[in-house]
Amino acid sequence: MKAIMIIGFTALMAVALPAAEGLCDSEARPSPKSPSQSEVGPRLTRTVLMSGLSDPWDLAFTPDGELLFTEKCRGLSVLRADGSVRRLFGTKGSAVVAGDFFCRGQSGMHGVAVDPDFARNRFVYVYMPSKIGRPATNRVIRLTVDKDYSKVSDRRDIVTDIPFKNRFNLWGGEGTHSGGRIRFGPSDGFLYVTTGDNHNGPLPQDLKSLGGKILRIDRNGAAAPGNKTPSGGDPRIFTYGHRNVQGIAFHPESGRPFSCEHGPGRDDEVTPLVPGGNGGWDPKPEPGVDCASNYCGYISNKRDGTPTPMTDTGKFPEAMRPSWNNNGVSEGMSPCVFLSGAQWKGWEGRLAVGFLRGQRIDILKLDQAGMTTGKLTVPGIPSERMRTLVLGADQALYVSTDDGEIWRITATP
Ligand SMILES: [Ca+2]
Repeated sequence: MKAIMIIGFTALMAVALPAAEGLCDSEARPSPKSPSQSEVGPRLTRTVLMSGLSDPWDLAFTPDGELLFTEKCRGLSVLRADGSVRRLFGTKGSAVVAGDFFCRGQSGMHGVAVDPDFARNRFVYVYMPSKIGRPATNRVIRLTVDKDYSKVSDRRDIVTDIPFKNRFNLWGGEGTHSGGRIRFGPSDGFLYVTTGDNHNGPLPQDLKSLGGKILRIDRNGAAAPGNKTPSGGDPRIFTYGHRNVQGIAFHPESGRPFSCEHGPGRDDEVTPLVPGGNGGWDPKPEPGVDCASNYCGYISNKRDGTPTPMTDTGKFPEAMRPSWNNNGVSEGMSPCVFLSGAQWKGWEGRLAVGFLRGQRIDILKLDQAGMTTGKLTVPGIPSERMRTLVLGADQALYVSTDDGEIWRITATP
């Protein structure tokens, strides 16, 4: 571990909020209020825990304080509390080499999650493409970590049939739109798996396919009870009609899941999820419309030429309404996590969202229904593509960036 930089700065909301707070979809929302004393933010300190990594993707802490992290083209590693690093699972040089693992384009080893009962079963989970089958697919793989974090064993592929984009087309190369965040719900104990549409028009609304979905499963990969998948659909599907979800967060009080999803050049969306809900993304051409490779995600799927909407409430009146969208632009919103702990002061309970192209972290204020009523940008941190946000047991915010770093951002009241 290299604590190579410590920056202390004051992020007083009373100063930062008036300039930063504003609603992107202000038509249907109340006006931003002046910051009250209760909204005063914390003092923040940023520490660089690691640098020089190769496309770090996801982060997860085990109950004994070890930090698991993935690198897109290398695999799963652990940063021990004593500062040592061990490569556990992935390409050559790992304790266990996965010969079927590969990375291509956007895809590689993405999500990592720790079993809620880890202290007893030592299970961890990763999301990665595999060439075991033909064509290749994305998989969720369960591994058992030994007590010394020196190796993994007992690989079990608990989901094997998440679609992977195997062919280049006009819209992008192989491996595009693979989703890949995996998180256990803190209140229900089930594993949520976010997937992508693979630039495949019919996939998000196809209830037989796992692409463009959020799955909810148990630790063996079986459908969790209560998914309310529409009749005839794969029972592992929790919500459908998504584009390429790479952020999911759970409200600290209600446990309700929220997706954070980037749009096709417009309309990043944060969406409070409901079981069986439709996200309203449908990039397949309507009758009489022609789109290259049968995918209209970047153009129009309609005869009237209007852009394919991230939430098509005309076609799907019951679609889940986003809590927030980027009002016509996309800045590559990717990870999100709720902040909890009194040291976050006025930010406690708010949703932190990271942006790739936007290269920043925003803090969204939500009302009881999960609708966004205000936002601000975290001040004083470098502009980087923010890939992952997680909260540690110390309630600090841990960040991975596409620049190869892992940060810890601590708050002090
Ligand atoms: Ca949507």
